Amino acid sequence: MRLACVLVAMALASPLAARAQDSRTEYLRLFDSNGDGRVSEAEYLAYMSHSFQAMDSNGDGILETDELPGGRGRPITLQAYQDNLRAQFHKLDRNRDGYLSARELTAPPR
Ligand SMILES: [Ca+2]
Ligand SMILES: [Ca+2]
Repeated sequence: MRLACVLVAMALASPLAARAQDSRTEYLRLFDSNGDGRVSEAEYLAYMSHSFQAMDSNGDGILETDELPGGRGRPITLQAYQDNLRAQFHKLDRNRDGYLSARELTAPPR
């Protein structure tokens, strides 16, 4: 668990590190908690939810406007956030095998 926190901190510190092939694989490793080289929906949600929880400074499961990056935008619940993540996961899963490869994970959104 401690390792996960360190990795999250690293990911937050360098969100654009996912450019070259090597850093793609490294980026995937942040999500890949069972180490099978691909990211399941559960792994994607678990990892991305860390950043929600990191931003949710009062821990009530809702990001209020003042907890959002830049202090702007609408409040969002953890539930809504995870619903968005699920939708995003399926968008990223280009070959629809239910997992994200390093390439799928780091593809630009469209
Ligand atoms: Ca995995
Ligand atoms: Ca896939």
